[in-house]
Amino acid sequence: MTNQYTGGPALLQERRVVTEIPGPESCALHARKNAAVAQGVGTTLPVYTVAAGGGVIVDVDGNSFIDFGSGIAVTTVGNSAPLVAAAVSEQVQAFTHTCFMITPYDAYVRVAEALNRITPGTHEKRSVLFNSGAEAVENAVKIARTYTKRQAIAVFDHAYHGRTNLTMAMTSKNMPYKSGFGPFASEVYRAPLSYPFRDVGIDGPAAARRAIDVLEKQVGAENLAAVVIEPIQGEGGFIVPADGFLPTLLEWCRANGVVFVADEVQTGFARTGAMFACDHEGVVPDLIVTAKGIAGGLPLSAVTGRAEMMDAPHVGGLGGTYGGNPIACAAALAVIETIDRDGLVERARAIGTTMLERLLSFADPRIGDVRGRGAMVAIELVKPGTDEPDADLTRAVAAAAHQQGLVVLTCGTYGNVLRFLPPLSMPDHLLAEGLDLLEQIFKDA
Ligand code: PLZ
Repeated sequence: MTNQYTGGPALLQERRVVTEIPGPESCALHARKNAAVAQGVGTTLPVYTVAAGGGVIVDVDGNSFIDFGSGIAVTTVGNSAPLVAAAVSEQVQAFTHTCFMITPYDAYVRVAEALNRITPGTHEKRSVLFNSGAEAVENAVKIARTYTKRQAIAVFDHAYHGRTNLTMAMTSKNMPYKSGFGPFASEVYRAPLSYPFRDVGIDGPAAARRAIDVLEKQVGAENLAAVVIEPIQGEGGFIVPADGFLPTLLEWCRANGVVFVADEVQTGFARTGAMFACDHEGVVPDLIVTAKGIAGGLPLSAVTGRAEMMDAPHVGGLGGTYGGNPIACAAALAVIETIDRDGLVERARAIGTTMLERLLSFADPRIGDVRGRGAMVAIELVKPGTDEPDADLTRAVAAAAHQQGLVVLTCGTYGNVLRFLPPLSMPDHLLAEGLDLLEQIFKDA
């Protein structure tokens, strides 16, 4: 075994709790954080990382956590994955930045070619690269507006699209994302989602018609540039829409000249047991937005879509200083190679099967719903026998997991969803141990 603080997959693959959580070194760092960093930046679990890889995160006190979060669905191929680390090291020696808009480079073009190839649909495509998910979502809106010469944008209940001004308007939840930060961008309209657990008796096509009715009556298809939707909602609660919801919506968009934009920032890159979540229902979006898992932790995002739409903005209309940074591009190419080489789409599916089976076997009346696809799984916690959200229990379970060395995240409009996003480099024994811990925590709670 190599040095356990070098990160990457050589890291000892074990859960190890050797101090109080957070430990003394983390507490000291956290005091400095509180004195130096704006309090608006919260922390879920204030243990300070020194290394991460495979299925663990190691903190400064020597604790080793099982990682069921992947830094919010980013380190899908694992932290410091070998091909990523090698590609980044090589690129950083060659050059770090020129700005693609000044003197371009091959890695950007190769990432665009790869995205055009692996995203849903065989039509002619173009891609453009940015830094964050929110920035890419904003650019998808710019592209849809120039292409359609329309202004209105439709989004959904529970949606999350980012924290910039336009994407705050597109995001549904007030606290903590929007409160006090208005005024927000105009021409953003919200339609009802398909939320099977809370929409009993309404199938996917019916839920889509309910949304379409709102858009037709309140906006008018002729004014609508784009429908922007997460094929599985992330921050909103890992909500998998009922079968037929996305295809019905897509069909209506096609019939009405509305650009269908899939926000796959959280669901993309093998996470859900398909390269993209749209693939599960054969949905071919006009534009697809990617980020997070695309580059193994380096900041990169993209919009990919139909050539005629992508080419609608004038020359010079899209860009940014860092968009498609060469180091991030090198990482992205290594991520795509790793997914392919290691069969990570299948690995995500296998992880999903294991997680869903185990979580269902808890048979706990406080777990109202177990849902997800691939390695994007969640449980929604309720007061037994009702659909009343139990955010307190959710917080308590997450806190207990953290204390015992398991990183889990919460989400959901009502704060009552525990979500699990293990890196696909998670070894089976740690996946099983994390699930055992959760089962015990529910027994004790
Ligand atoms: N679209 C679907 O999930 C980011 C946000 C965490 P950025 N989700 C995690 C937080 O509290 O800020 C996200 C997403 C979907 C867009 C975004 C935005 O991506 O890279 O955070 O800008």
